[in-house]
Amino acid sequence: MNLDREQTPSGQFFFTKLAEDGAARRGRIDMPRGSIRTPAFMPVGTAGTVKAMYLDQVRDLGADIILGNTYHLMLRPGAERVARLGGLHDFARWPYPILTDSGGFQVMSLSGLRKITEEGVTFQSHVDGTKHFMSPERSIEIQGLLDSDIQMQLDECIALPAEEKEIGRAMELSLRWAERCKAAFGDQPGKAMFGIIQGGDNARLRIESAEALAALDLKGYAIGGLAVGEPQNVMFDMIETVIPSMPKDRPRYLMGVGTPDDILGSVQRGVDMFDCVMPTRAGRHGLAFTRHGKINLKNARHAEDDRPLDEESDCAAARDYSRAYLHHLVRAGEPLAGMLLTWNNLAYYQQLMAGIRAAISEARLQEHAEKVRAAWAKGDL
Ligand code: PRF
Repeated sequence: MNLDREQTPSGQFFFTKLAEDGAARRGRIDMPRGSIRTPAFMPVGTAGTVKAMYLDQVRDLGADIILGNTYHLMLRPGAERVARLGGLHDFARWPYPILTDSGGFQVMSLSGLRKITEEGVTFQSHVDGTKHFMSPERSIEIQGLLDSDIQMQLDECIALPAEEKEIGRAMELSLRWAERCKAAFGDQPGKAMFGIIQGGDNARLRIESAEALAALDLKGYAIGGLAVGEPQNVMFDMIETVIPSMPKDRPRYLMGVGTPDDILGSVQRGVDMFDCVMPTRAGRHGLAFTRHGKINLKNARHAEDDRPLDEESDCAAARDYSRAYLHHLVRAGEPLAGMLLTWNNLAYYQQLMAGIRAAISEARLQEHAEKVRAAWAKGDL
């Protein structure tokens, strides 16, 4: 596989724009642990593992960076323990860049009883029910103990629909937490701390959040609080609303997104980085992503189909196993089902990003996006 990696070793975090096509950008982030080709998809490695994958495999598929979660790792095995064991890269055997989410979002979606105050968030562990407190400073401290390369500010993400007042309160709290995270992070030239724009589906609040964060002069900016229950057109509207207020020379990261169609539409609006559990989680639930659309391997119509998922793929999982065999593995609840389908899906996502990057370089993203979408419009194969 030609991975087209142009590594530029650098002691500093540095973002270079290499090509533009409309609002879309192709670029490269250089950092001490490696370079990240953008637009980039970051496989989710919540607990220091991309579920059902060897990290060597993840790397071979073209991932330049993976995501880890402060929330999960602080609860188990504990950030101090990971630090004593040499940091997350050494612990998990992934020597390349790691981005860690700050924990705020996971606290809201996973933990039991939780309480947000100006100081931080108190919550109950989903693992053993114990009580924990996380402030913006503690989130950055944990991300430092993990030795994360790109650290996210602690924020409050609320589900939509929500009242304007509530959206505004969470956005303003997130802004104050951004300042505290920036102070806690300090000056670390080879690493980065990203701010997170909040503001729900309210254009005025979104712009206010983006402008205030831009004034903090951070190394990168995320758009949070989207893909939380709103329709896709609202998400795209909010992206279009904030992009003009986001610094052009910094990477832009849309958190927790999304489907191939979401990614295409967001890249076309100027987003550079993505993460999502979709390819990995769907794989463990019997769903395969292919160039021709989605395939639900649970479906009985695949029981005697001896075609592979995609005979032209250079991923062995897509090319070398029949749909009938994959159907059998899924029905039998075999671990290999999740392994092969996750492998296939991450290969698909990395190929999607490689195709997008090539199309931007050649100024044909629009045409490329239409082709990819047309294949998807066919629905479940
Ligand atoms: N904030 C953080 N992590 C996130 C989100 C957010 O708003 C989202 C929203 N899609 C996913 N992950 N910190």
